[in-house]
Amino acid sequence: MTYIKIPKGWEIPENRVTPESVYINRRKFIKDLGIVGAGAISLFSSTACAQDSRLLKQLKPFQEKTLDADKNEDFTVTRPLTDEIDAATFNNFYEFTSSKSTVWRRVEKFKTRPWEIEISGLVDKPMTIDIDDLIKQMPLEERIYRFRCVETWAMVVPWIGFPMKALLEKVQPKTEAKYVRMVTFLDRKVASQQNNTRLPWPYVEGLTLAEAMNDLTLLVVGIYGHILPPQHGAPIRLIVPWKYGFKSIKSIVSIELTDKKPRTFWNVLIPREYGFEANVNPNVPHPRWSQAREWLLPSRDRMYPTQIYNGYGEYVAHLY
Ligand SMILES: Nc1nc2c(c(=O)[nH]1)N[C@H]1C(S)=C(S)[C@@H](COP(=O)(O)O)O[C@H]1N2
Ligand SMILES: [Mo]
Repeated sequence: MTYIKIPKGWEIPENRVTPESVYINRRKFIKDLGIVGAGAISLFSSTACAQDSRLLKQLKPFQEKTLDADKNEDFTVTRPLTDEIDAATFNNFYEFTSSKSTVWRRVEKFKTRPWEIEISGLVDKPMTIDIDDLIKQMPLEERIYRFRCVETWAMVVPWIGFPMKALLEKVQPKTEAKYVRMVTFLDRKVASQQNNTRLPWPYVEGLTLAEAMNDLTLLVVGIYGHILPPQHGAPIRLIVPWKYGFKSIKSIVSIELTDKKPRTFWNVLIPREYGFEANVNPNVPHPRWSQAREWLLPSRDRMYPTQIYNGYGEYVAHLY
């Protein structure tokens, strides 16, 4: 998504290689901050980290709100899990900035509670509900999914959420409902890029009803064992792991059942490059780059072949 000029500094230095599957690797984080040196040992205590790092300080209130969720063992992967810090410092959230490595700094004033979400349109039982009330009602589970951005970066993270199907069953779609349209918040005071009127705000995404009802389709409220921090699209976002990342809309305020195919943010902006379906496919290049390979955060050295449907064909191939 290079429609918006991306500053050169966004690329991650090659020395940021993830050693292992741990949620937080404080030691590496300190190294990344460039504060390793004579006094480094003392900095490894968590108190010093909190003082010295804006990121850990920012993440802390979210990490403290742990979520109880059973791990769904059907969804594990062989690739190494991405470090929480790497996932939290490399984001796409165009409402705030087009510079991936600075999203986390720009979301500090973004208040993700209290928050209401409306489910409406062609349903028998429309509802508007506070996010924490919704979380209490839904069957939370943890799933480790591969995630693939259309720009070729990829990650492996443990999401916590519930199948979108469980929510749709509550509101009972009418038979005429064919699509699900989802909308992100609109607040120009908080999200500075929403003042850019060349972009079709608010961010909108959509799925067919069959895609929305698929077992893989998750409404996500947590990550790495705790509630979502703002850069990942708190307090509730979609995850559709067989589609390119832009389909996985963040910070949802509205879910509407409709009989019309929704006009989506990227498709309105650049229809030739970003379709409605957007399934991960190594054989269909983006008009400006190949989709044959992908690299795992945080290093461009870690290249993997792209898999059709991002490896989730057994769940979704029958839909197409
Ligand atoms: N509202 C909104 N949702 C969004 C985006 C965005 O800019 N705004 N970016 C999308 C893209 S392009 C990607 S790759 C993922 C990134 O999710 P992450 O930052 O949690 O990794 O969010 C998607 N959802
Ligand atoms: Mo993306």
